[in-house]
Amino acid sequence: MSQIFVDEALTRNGKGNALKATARAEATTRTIIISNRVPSPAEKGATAGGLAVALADAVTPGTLWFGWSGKRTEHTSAEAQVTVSDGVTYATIDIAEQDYHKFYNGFSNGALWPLFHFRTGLLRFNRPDYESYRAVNRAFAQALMPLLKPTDLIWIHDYQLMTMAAELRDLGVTNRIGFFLHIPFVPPGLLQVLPPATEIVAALSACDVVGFQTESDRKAFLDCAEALLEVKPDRHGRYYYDTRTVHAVLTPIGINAEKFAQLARRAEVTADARRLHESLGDRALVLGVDRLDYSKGLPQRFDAFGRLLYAFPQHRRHVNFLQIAARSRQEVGSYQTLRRELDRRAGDINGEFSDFDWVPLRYMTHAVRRSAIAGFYRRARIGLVTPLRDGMNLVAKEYIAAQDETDPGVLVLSRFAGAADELTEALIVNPFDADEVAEAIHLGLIMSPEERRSRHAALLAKVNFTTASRYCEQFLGYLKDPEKI
Ligand code: GDG
Repeated sequence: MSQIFVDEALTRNGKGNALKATARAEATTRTIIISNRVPSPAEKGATAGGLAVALADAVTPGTLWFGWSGKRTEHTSAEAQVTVSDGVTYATIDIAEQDYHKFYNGFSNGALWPLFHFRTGLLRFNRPDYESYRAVNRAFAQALMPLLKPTDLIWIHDYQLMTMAAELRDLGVTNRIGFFLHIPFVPPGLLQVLPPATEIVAALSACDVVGFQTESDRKAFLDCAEALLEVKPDRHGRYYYDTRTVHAVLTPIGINAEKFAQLARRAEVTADARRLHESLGDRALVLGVDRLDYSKGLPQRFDAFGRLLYAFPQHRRHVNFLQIAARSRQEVGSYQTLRRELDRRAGDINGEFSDFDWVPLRYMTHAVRRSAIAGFYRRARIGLVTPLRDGMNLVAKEYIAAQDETDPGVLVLSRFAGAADELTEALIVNPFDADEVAEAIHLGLIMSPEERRSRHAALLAKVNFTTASRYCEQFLGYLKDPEKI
């Protein structure tokens, strides 16, 4: 997670406002946000990740943010280390080196991540990894206990912590607990590939509210509950399990669009943006921004760009594709393989189409500052967002927010990103079809300014509506008040 994002959250209100808000918050219910990784207020540096961006709006003064410190030690800590910064309390634990590998690289990113992104071929399951996952979820629950007040609302985030609510219930916690899954959920036929499928769905059913990015994820979860727990969900997505009613809700995530638009406007005049601009000259920019992850469809995207140059030679020398693919999870084998694969394909395309004064594809694997990214989006004629599967994809929303409304670019968006449910005025493509993606890029490059403006206006209205703060309000609203559902 990037401190850049967190700083934005922490400093949003300024110190005076933060103190007033803390006082107000103490009189009301406190929200506890729990995520795998919690950045310390002092942490610096820019790494990529959607969850950190989204949570920046939930972590308001008065909130307690609980999770892993990022430190790997000899033993997993029994007690959390607590620091307070600008009204936000940060409580973190360290994780034992051995657990980290099994819980994080093993079960979370070696089994759950590929399965939930429909990549069963990449799934690696073994029992010690799963046992370690359970143990780390238990350690999180145990370390949270001393900090917990009876009226706290507990909001757990993402696939690394799917069994934590069950551990809290075992420890006697009766607070309302919510869980939000940032990545897709899978139908029963796929979930059952995972040996502890039933245990996972049962553990999630220890929550009062379980939230999803899209209606199809919510439905897939309810289908799994019905198939594996033999419950009967009603038409509102409620079912009774063990001793409680569980509500499956749809609360799609968004961005702080206004703030991002402002960042993009300012970024236009920065040195980074100028350097990019000068390096492009009059050429159109096709831009991709992703974590280096096989769910993002990068090899297929490179192929599609190659198809564009092959099938539409009029764009040769007039277009540049820049792919920012910030390295992530480099200890997991499938991520190392992906990197080698991209190096090869980038070399192939540039080898085939480059000229002595033009290299079509620029590909970099280190993270770029958030402000620079905002400026790059604004300069890009095409925002290329083509994951093979994605919970939401915030890059699609950031790209729309960053555009100049009088001369906006075109979003080419995979139908398999959660964002495609909402952003229907984008050019929607099947990322597995390189020719279709190439045609969409071509259409975007030749699209009239009127059509670009009208598509963009419709998309911007949506991005401005389903913001990060709306997402937080919606989820916490459900968590506070079951009658809302
Ligand atoms: C998960 C789900 C869901 C990217 N490169 C750099 C950089 N980024 C930023 C982007 C964006 C974020 O990282 C990526 O967010 P996404 O939503 O696209 O993807 P995931 O990280 O996979 O997030 C996803 C999300 O959670 C939220 O629920 O939408 O479906 O997979 O904000 O701008 N930021 C910086 N440098 C980079 O090089 N600073």
